[in-house]
Amino acid sequence: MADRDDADGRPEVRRAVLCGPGRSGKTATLTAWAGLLGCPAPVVALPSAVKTGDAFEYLTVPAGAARPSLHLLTTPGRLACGEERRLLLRGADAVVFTLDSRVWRQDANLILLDELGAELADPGRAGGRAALLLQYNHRDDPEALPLAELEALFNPVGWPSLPTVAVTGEGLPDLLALLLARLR
Ligand SMILES: Nc1nc2c(ncn2[C@@H]2O[C@H](COP(=O)(O)OP(=O)(O)OP(=O)(O)O)[C@@H](O)[C@H]2O)c(=O)[nH]1
Ligand SMILES: [Mg+2]
Repeated sequence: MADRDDADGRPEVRRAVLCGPGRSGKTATLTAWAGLLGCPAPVVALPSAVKTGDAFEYLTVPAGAARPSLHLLTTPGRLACGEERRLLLRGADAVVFTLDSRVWRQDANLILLDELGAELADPGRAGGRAALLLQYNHRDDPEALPLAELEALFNPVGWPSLPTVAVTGEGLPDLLALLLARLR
């Protein structure tokens, strides 16, 4: 993680990036977090290098009493947007992998988590220093796999993980607290 303060003694910015397959709930999560943090809605942007036209969102959160200022970003989840994800992961202090619990999205979860793993495993690449958190989203769906099954499939390492329902906000305050604890 970067040094705590810059040359003027101001807190450094921490950067957290939400990754995960398309429609897994990254934008819904960031939008809910903006509300919890008392910020305006996230800003929608197109990466400058975009070839696909897929958008992502970012949120700048001013420093609070107990934390530095934050840049929170989503990434486009479509498979073809690997280059955009790689660029957006650059300098990440933490990555939240927003996993889709629905049974028919497990291939997409695997492909995107594999791609992220390659980034995080290589210290010379964009996300080399980032802490990883797992978000099991879409827990309200009748086709959601049991949590224990998802943990066995995706989390043998034991990364911090939490179940969420991003449209209702369930689990999102706890997930934000977990993230902020890793961005101090
Ligand atoms: N029922 C339910 N719907 C959800 C949940 N999370 C997100 N959604 C809905 O699923 C759709 C996709 O959510 P987004 O937050 O846009 O997904 P995303 O991961 O940002 O998708 P991309 O930007 O395409 O990669 C939206 O209609 C959301 O309202 C959830 O936990 N439960
Ligand atoms: Mg999105």
